[in-house]
Amino acid sequence: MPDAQVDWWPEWLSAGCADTLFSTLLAQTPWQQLPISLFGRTVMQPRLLAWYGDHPYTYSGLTLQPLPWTHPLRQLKGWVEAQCQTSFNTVLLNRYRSGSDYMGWHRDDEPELGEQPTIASVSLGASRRFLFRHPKRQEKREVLLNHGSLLVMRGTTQTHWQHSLPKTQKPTSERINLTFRFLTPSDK
Ligand SMILES: O=C(O)CCC(=O)C(=O)O
Ligand SMILES: [Mn+2]
Repeated sequence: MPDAQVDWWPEWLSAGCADTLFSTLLAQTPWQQLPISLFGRTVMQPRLLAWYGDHPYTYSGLTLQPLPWTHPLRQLKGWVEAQCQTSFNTVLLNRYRSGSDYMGWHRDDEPELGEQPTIASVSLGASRRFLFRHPKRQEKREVLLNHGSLLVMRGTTQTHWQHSLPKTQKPTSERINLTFRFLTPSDK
């Protein structure tokens, strides 16, 4: 991909480890559905989420207080850090209950992430299409994020490319995605 640094490991976790993590996180996470304001209207987000780590997270005018690290999440963070040679202090969990849950086009560009953030994304459960688009070059890329895969975006990826997880009409079971991030709290 031009103007980007993206790495992908389709079989990053062993099948057994991915299965255990998926069922543990599905059952033990205090999932929340949060409102988001879109074009002046408040609607519920089309997915569930949970936020863990060392700092609150502000987006779309909402501040999420972090949950304390659990054993499985801390262990996974260690493996992701070893793979990426980067440290992370937070993880955002998204749960897509079916093919109707999705995430629209965006960049991971919250100010607390700083310039050129490294974002490490672990996928569990149903495979879903993950799309990239480069508005200036009018280019697109696509990757099927499967159970146990790791996708890492670094460097100028967020500056030049947007990404999304589109809806699908195909019957689709649950998926959990975890994005590990390093946040520097703003001193507001
Ligand atoms: O679910 C995914 O794979 C993408 C999640 C994402 O882009 C985000 O949390 O910012
Ligand atoms: Mn994102």
